[in-house]
Amino acid sequence: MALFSHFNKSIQWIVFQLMLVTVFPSGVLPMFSSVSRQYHLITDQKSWTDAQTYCREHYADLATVENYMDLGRIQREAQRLSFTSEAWVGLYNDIDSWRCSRNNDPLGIFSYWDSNQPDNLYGLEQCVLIGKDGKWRDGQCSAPIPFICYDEKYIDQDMFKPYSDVKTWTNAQTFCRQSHTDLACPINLTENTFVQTVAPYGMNWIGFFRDAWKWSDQTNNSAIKWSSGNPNNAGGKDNCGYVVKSMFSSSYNPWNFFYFGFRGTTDVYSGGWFDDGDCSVQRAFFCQSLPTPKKRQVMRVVVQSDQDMNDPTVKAALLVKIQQKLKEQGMTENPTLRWKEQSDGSVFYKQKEKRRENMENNTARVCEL
Ligand SMILES: *[C@@H]1O[C@H](CO)[C@@H](O)[C@H](O)[C@H]1NC(C)=O
Ligand SMILES: *[C@@H]1O[C@H](CO)[C@@H](O)[C@H](O)[C@H]1NC(C)=O
Ligand SMILES: *[C@@H]1O[C@H](CO)[C@@H](O)[C@H](O)[C@H]1NC(C)=O
Ligand SMILES: [Ca+2]
Ligand SMILES: [Ca+2]
Repeated sequence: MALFSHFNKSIQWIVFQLMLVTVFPSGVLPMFSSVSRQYHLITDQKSWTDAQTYCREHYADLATVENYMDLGRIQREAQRLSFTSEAWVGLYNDIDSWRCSRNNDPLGIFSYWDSNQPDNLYGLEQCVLIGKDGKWRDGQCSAPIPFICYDEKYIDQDMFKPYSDVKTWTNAQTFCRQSHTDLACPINLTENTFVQTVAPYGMNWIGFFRDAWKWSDQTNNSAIKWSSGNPNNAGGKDNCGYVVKSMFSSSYNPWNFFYFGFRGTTDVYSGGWFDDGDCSVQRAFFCQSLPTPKKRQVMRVVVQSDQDMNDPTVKAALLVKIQQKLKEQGMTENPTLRWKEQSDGSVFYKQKEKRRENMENNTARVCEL
């Protein structure tokens, strides 16, 4: 810009203020309990994992759909693309999260699963049983079953205390923590054999358990609105969640949504939302992006020029130039720039002669545009 690269004898000092509105990249977003997610339906079919990779590359993550506001937005996005099929969202069953009740230590290199176990039968099994044969199986934590505690005051086989009265896994854990140290977690074959030896019955709770369904973006367990009877692991390895197509076949009425969905009192769409499916199946999918909080920053700039800086054309041209400069300097966010007007409507004012030096000293950076 000739304006700024030429410094002639009749230089004026002009000060103006520039309002710089910049935004954070999504990676540093603070988490909000209530966010307005924006959904993006990708109709290219992908496995759940590939869909997750795609969403994390192009948006923020696979979609989390928690409430009726989310439902309305996801229905609207489907309607925009006339989509009426099934699509992955960010739901997954965390089947590899086995860990020990005591200290939450993850399952180490030693495990002693029976063949075809863990199988998460009917999608309900998140706690570990040991059999009289010493083999492990996953079972429903809510089932009342005998259990084996661990007591750190003893050694060898005496560390493991069997109880033949039946309790749910959680009640057994509470009991073992009160009466001994915790539930038993055999960590090598020797210990496993000790536990096997003391095991009173065919099946007994031990201390291993795992998490179940989670959102890809780590949204904390809100109540997941499964469709009736789901998740049921009907296919035997259904560890990923998708939105059912009936969600899109009912016609979306934004007016109804405003009245009922917003208040959350009446289901706009009354069916279930999700089903569990085999993660390797290719489906369309919903990505989400999150709103970016704006950060406003005011920049004070001194310009050397002999032109009328309050000329709208000059002001606009300078704004474009500054935007380019910020990009060159590596600003990846796309900031919105605008002038901050003085009360008289002008942006620039001519610097008084006597303040010139002062101003010169205070200008931290000289930037040639
Ligand atoms: C099994 O683990 C216990 C506890 O860490 C240890 O004392 C024992 O030596 C281990 N036994 C074998 C055979 O690794
Ligand atoms: C989820 O909940 C835990 C415990 O309540 C909390 O520490 C964590 O920050 C929460 N995570 C998110 C993403 O809200
Ligand atoms: C500006 O800086 C120069 C050199 O450091 C110094 O001599 C001069 O006194 C400063 N002027 C003001 C007004 O501070
Ligand atoms: Ca099982
Ligand atoms: Ca199912």
